[in-house]
Amino acid sequence: MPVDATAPYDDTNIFAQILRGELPCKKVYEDEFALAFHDIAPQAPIHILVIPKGRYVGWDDFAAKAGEAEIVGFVRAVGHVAREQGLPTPGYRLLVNVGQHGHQMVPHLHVHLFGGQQFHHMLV
Ligand code: IU
Repeated sequence: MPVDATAPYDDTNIFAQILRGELPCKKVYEDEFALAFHDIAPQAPIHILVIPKGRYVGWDDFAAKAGEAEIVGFVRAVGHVAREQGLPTPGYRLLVNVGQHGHQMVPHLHVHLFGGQQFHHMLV
């Protein structure tokens, strides 16, 4: 079942457990504001999830409640990972699923970074 992105943050969610080091991940980058790791079920040759370290269910509470340093730090981390993976040329795709209609399955904000192939139309 997709999550309700307006629900209170659930500290038992799987990405919270990864952030606390209780579950492993294939880490590609970490800094003060963000953790990036390979998606467990990749849908492209490169499929990385970038998550903020703060307790945000979805894009909306992140945008509304995160401090400016957190927002800047998180956005920069996404860009850093893309560059580290050699993606800006020839390009890549970012995706954030939000709530039920967005088919968000994990209630901790995550940006999907897809690369390593030619994409065409938007995903449906
Ligand atoms: P979504 O945007 O919430 O639908 O994406 C969740 C992603 O998290 C999805 O691509 C899963 O393969 C991925 N994932 C993961 O990498 N590790 C996990 O333990 C679980 C999900 I659960």
